[in-house]
Amino acid sequence: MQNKITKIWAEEIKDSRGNPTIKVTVWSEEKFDSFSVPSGASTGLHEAHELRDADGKGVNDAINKINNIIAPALVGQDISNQKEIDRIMLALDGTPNKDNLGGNSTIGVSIACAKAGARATGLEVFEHLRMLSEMKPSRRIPHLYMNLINGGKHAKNNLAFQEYHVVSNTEDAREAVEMGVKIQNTLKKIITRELGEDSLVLGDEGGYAPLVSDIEKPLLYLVEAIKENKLTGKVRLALDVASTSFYNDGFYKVDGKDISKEDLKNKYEYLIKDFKLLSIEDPFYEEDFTSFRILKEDNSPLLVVGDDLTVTNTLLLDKAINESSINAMIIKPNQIGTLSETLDTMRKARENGIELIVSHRSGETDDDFIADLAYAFGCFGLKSGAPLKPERKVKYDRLIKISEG
Ligand code: 2PG
Ligand code: MG
Repeated sequence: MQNKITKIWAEEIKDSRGNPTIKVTVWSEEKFDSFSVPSGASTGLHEAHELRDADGKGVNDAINKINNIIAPALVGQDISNQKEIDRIMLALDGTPNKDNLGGNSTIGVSIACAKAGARATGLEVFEHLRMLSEMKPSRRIPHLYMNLINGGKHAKNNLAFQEYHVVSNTEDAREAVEMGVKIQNTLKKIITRELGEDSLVLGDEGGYAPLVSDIEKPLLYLVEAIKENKLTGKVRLALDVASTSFYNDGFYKVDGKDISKEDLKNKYEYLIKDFKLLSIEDPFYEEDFTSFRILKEDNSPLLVVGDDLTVTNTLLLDKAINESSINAMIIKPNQIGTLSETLDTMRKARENGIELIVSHRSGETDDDFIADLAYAFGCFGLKSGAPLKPERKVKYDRLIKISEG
């Protein structure tokens, strides 16, 4: 028996930065569920278009499009036929980048349908996702990428690199989160001692945003905090440098100096060696596929991660595969705008030996869908910021719940 979509309703809520965003609720008879759409700050050039009102902030246009254009086209459709739901929205939009309806509108509806579809059939969301796609798992529980020090566009300091992660090396999600919390508490002491209380401000993703510009300092603080908790060997360090945000006209601005891509690569290699880095995300400008490849080839087994480079888009993934640029990629459903396209990209990456790290956005909501997405397909990583910030914590809590059965 088919469960049909009976109602779709979008409304405005605020994201973790206090900006307007969309919450979409989908019903199948009396069963319903919602998805609340996140929003990035260091967005990739080729991401799906995020539809905002003329003031650049509001989401009234997007909400009207959902309630008046998308909803009438989808009511009556089979809620479990995700491909058809997404196909209808893509046809209504008619552009490659969701310029008409907005990727924020389409992803809101797309994921709300998947969550409500799970409710309608009595499945957990991760079980429902496994009905929609199959892919080769990497691990039972994803490594947690916990961003404990923030710079770049997520902070008001002068730190060029955007995210300094501790990455748990355990198959126990609860233990992984506890490790992150302990390290963050110790970090508080270290930062207060080294830089004073003014440096205890938090960045957008809940990590500290200390007043430093030396890109190596945060790694030294993290190493000390890890040691103090006797967790050496149980966690690794990783970076999302988000380099497009400090790139201009052939040069990268790091610690007040403009440096070439060769000099930047030398800096990375020094850090990779000294801090045994597990991965570096977006090490070079988002269209420089060649420099990604060279870094990867020269530093095996380092994971070179595409985010702004690939924006969860199969065409850009094809290019990264052809040019051998990456061995891991970030998955953010709102970068591409529908769940079906997200799953296609994930499957293609796995078929080509590329690890998947499912990720939140810097502007988040209390939605926990990404935990199910990462768990459903045994992804390599789940990246959801610092473990104590509520909109980040819900994702880790959901992973603990589903992984402990
Ligand atoms: C990133 C993300 C999430 P934003 O660059 O990976 O950490 O940031 O959502 O601002 O693009
Ligand atoms: Mg990134």
